[in-house]
Amino acid sequence: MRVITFGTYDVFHLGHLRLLERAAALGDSLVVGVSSDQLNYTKKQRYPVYDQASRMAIVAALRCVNDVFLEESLERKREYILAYEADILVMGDDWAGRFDFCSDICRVVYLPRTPSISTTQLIEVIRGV
Ligand code: C2G
Repeated sequence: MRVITFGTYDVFHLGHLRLLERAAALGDSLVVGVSSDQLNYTKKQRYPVYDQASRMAIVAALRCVNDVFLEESLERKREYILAYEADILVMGDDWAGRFDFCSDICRVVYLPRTPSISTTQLIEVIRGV
């Protein structure tokens, strides 16, 4: 079974790692779509702290990850799932229900987020807020 998941993974933290480890455990291999800098700007009106090449390099180096690619549009989920022949789409439950439209081509699973950690919160701590 091949698992696919998507995310920005900016200022990589334990919540990201736990999500990827749990996603990988659902199948035999894990492919990760790392959101592009431009996609993030469109979504959040700011660029990530780490650029896409750095974020992809970090995620690609993880033991639980087999392959990474650049996710350039949220709307292309189906295309990516088919291209990578994924059997299971995994997302954190902050996205619950949002990708159910893919459930005709793969299983869609939403995993609980790790509590009390987020990139936004880390940026605030670093800023000294
Ligand atoms: N995550 C988690 N626990 C946290 C923080 C994040 O389980 N405390 C999970 C998210 O639910 C997501 C993954 O880690 O599944 C990556 O999180 P983000 O980098 O915040 O991803 P996001 O910006 O939501 O991008 O196509 C979808 C988007 O690209 C997802």
